[in-house]
Amino acid sequence: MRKRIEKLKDELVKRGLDAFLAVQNTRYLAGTTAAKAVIVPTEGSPLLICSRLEFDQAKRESWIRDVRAFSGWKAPLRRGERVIFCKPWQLVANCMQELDAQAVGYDHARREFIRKLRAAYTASYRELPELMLKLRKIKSREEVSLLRRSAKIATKGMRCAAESIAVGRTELEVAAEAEREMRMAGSEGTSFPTIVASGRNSWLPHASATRKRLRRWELVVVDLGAIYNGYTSDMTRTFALSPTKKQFTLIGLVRRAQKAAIGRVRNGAKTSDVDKAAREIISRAGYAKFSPHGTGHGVGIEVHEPPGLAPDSKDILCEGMVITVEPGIYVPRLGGARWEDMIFIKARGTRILTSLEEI
Ligand SMILES: [Mn+2]
Repeated sequence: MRKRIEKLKDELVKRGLDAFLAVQNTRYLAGTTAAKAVIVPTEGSPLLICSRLEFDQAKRESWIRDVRAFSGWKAPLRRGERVIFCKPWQLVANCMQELDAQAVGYDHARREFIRKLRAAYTASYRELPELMLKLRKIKSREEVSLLRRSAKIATKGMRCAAESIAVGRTELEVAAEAEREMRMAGSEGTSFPTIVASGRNSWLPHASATRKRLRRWELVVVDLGAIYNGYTSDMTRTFALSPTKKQFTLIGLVRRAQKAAIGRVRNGAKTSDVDKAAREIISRAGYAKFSPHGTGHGVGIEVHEPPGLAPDSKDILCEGMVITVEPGIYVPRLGGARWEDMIFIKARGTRILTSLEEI
């Protein structure tokens, strides 16, 4: 985590900034969910800003020693509690003043917050959301091991979903079984509401799970993810209940498209080429118009983060990235199919994190 701070500081120097105010990337920088903000000065140690009720947690969990808490109202304090009675932006303003920061970058904050901050302490504030995302694209060894654990939990959830799928069960029941399995395996939660989309729901790429019962001749798309130590996972499989030949072919097609795309994933490859590999196979089979989304995305503390893998993507894949490859085809009345795995890009070669055996 100290390394992240060092990398961030390099970026600040490059951009002529005196400090960075992280409001969205607090866990990434501080290692706790208790921080409301983290201030990283170009010179010196970072500061953690939290509310009074998060003070103990921040102290316990974060590696940052300088923890400053705010409370909107005056109240008696316990011994050893360091709280400043003010609004959060006033505390941030005080810190900026202390640091004598003239040029401040921030990841993302409500406009109202920045307006109040500016009124409390005059400086040039620049919104730079891409700065942190750029750092987050490349994962450290520690992050990769957390993502691997998260992916392993998702794989367990998927295996459980596969076993739960049966004619007569509801989508929600299957989702609940899979989520329970992931919880028991150590997941903090799901990285998004679990998708179990059957029959007419399967051709809606972002359908969630409903009380609809599974029936024969339906495709069932299951898309799920776990969270482990703040790191998300993302995995999709498509199941079939006595499929028709056409439905069976559709599943085979997304799998072939995924395989072709994964074949292009390597250090130095263009993200658009990976997308193209999948899209070509889908187009050749005549399904181009049924494949409306990109072929994948980066995964980390957020389930969707850069780089994106789409026809218009400009990114180059690099060693240390973790991405998904997930072509999908959605044909009204026939069914939807999507196949998704998480892939870690090494200096040479790749490693599939979600599953080694076939599900
Ligand atoms: Mn995904």
